[in-house]
Amino acid sequence: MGGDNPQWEWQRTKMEMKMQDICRPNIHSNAERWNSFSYRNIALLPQPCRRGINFASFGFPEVDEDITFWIGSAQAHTPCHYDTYGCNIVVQVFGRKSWTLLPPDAKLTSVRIPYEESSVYCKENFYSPASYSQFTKVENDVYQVILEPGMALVVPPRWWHYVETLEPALNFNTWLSLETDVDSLISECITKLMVQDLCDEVAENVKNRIINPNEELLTTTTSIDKSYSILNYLLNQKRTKKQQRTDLKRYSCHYLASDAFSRLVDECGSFVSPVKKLNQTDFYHFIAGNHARYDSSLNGGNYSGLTADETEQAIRLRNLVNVCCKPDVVKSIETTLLDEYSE
Ligand SMILES: O=C(O)CCC(=O)C(=O)O
Ligand SMILES: [Fe+2]
Repeated sequence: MGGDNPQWEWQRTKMEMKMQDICRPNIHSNAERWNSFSYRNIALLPQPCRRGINFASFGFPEVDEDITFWIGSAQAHTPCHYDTYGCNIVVQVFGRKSWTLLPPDAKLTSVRIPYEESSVYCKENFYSPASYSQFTKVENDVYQVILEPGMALVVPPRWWHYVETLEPALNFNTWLSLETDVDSLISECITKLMVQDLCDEVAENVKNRIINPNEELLTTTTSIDKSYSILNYLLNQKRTKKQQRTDLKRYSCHYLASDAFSRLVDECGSFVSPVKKLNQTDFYHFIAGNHARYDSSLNGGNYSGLTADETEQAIRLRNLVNVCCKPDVVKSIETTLLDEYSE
């Protein structure tokens, strides 16, 4: 069950449990709960479990460490967002997971709160929507696929995705580095500096509602100075059109032309297929089904436990960060810095 806002990460409870219990969330209680142990690097897995995990069969033999795993019980989900870096390859190993995808220009409302470097969330709640009205602007832009064991999904850069586990499931993924990530580094750096400055001297319990739990904000003057030097370095490189010196292999980012894609599907149709677009009626039924989880008594959870003053401060801060850190606002700050502030 959920209220009208997406279930953000700070609302989760951290607990220690055996791997076998992660997938049986209600075994010790009747409470409705889902568990997830996700978005973690495979280095956390015991060595024998890591054997054979790499992306060589996809043509990327160099990818054998930068791999993330996701384990969850039914209903474990990640609110709709896009990743600011890379092109994602997802491999489903166990159980099924539903992926709902929308193109980068879909009319969703981007928010930077909760703040997490590399993820831009949207305000619309796919898990327990209060109503369908928030989705009318995107109802013709929705793609959906259910990943089953043995399937892989390529998520194109900056596509929005809402992902929900349908039954106990395990998958791995990697984000291939792209040449365009260098631009994202600049905008993510500007965003981080603004969030840091706006959150400076804000009490910890208010900050917890703004910053994602796994995100470390720089707080000391020296670390903030360091971020400014990184930003200046990146801006200067862009001004002088210098290539970033890096050991990292970056791939160019091109969509296949539609005839090349058709040829690929013709030739490899038994194992390659495009993700299907949902028709409006099916999308409506998907949202209506998820609406059954909506519980208005859970509304307002974003500020529960805060005093009236703290709530007001958190709302003000959230609105300010969301406005200042809109991707197009950040882009325009970057352009201004490049044009008017070169040394
Ligand atoms: O599996 C999930 O819950 C989210 C996955 C995701 O966001 C990603 O792979 O980029
Ligand atoms: Fe993602």
